[in-house]
Amino acid sequence: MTAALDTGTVRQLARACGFELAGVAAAVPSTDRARYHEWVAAGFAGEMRYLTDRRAGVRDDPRNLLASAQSMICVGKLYQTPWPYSTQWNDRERAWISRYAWGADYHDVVRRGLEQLDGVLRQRTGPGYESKICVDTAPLLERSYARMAGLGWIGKNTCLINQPLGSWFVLGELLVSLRMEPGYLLDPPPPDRCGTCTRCIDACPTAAIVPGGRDPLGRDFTIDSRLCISYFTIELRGTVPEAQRSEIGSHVFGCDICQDVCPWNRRAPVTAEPAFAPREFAPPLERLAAVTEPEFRSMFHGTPVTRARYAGFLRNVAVAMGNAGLAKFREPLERLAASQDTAVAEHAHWALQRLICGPGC
Ligand code: B12
Ligand code: SF4
Ligand code: SF4
Repeated sequence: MTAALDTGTVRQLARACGFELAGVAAAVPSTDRARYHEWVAAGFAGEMRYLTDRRAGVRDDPRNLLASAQSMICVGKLYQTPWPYSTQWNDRERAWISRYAWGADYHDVVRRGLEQLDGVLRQRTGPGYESKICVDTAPLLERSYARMAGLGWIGKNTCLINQPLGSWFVLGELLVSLRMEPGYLLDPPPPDRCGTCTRCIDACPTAAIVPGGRDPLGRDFTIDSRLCISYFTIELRGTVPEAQRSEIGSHVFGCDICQDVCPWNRRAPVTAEPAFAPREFAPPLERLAAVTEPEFRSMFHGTPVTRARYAGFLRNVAVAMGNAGLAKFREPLERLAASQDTAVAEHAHWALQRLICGPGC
């Protein structure tokens, strides 16, 4: 037998474990699951096989992850720091790494907080308590459940946005065998507050925010990953399509533009989590182009950047150098063009070509 817990208490406990946002959703299939399968069927997942293989079906029901799950505690952790937005930044000599990847890897930080919360709940509820921690990588429709748990609405940029806190937060979940009153039984999920705004759609350099197709009035949007800079620079292995390379600008890992321009982030609060403080803000491209593989590993150890892998990162640095068009990048690009890795070499050749004949070629 397990003792009952209410959502308000869980929210307080989650706050004590470092989560600014918390709520409870029922651990049942999400009504959004059809959208997910349509998104995959439309090819929007690109080459991210973890979204399209057998794990696509696992997403249909959280009980595929924990058979005894009755509730899902959804948490959000702020990572915003007091540094400029990419849209306020214009230094062609430096690399833009997206905001969430400046400090410690959020997977580790959120997991630690959820382990703490899990421990407290276990103590309070006694035998029979079962749980599972999920942070990003589990086949779970995180934004759908977080919306149902009352954490925010899904904006046209597809990010979950909270009215006072903006969208600079990451999500995590604790699936539990406890029965609790879900957030949306107490309050309905927050209403959509995008209104007629289209700033994110207008600002996206690669037009990756496309109509979702579900809403007859065309208010519904989704991301075509095959056009998204975040996908190119983090997830895609091998070749970045030439047609999009010039739009990538100085991004070497991820992209923040559709959140930078969002009015709900204008007064977004800064995180109290020291682990998210930047190790180095906008490192010089020239230095990044010269890092060896062991240096790359130690420079970005414990941050999300390692996900790009060494070759992918150098490929991204080459593209950013080509977009900068600075003559001083010729020598480092010539070194990258001699790389054993064919993708790094090819992107460096492309970049060298741009130094010679300008961005239009
Ligand atoms: C694959 C993935 C990506 C892909 C695809 C992005 C995408 N929009 O799907 C790429 C690599 C491009 C990506 C980029 C980024 N990602 Co990402 N990503 C994921 C991942 C692993 C799966 C997302 C997914 O299932 N996509 C498929 C689509 C169909 O799902 P969806 O957009 O979430 O939509 C579902 C619901 O939200 C709902 N829905 C969508 N729109 C609407 C509208 C209405 C009106 C309603 C009712 C419902 C609804 O239906 C959909 C089906 O369930 C999640 C973690 C997870 N396990 O969920 C993180 C996640 C979404 N990413 C995250 C982050 C931080 C980012 C980046 C900001 C990183 C960066 N700086 O580069 C960018 C943001 C780009 C963007 N605008 O989305 C966070 C988002 C936090 C937040 N506040 O929203 C997540 C939740 C990771 C985490 N644990 O914190 N990501
Ligand atoms: S992350 Fe960048 S490329 Fe992707 S949708 Fe947002 S603005 Fe467009
Ligand atoms: S920029 Fe505007 S349309 Fe886009 S998510 Fe923010 S409020 Fe919504």
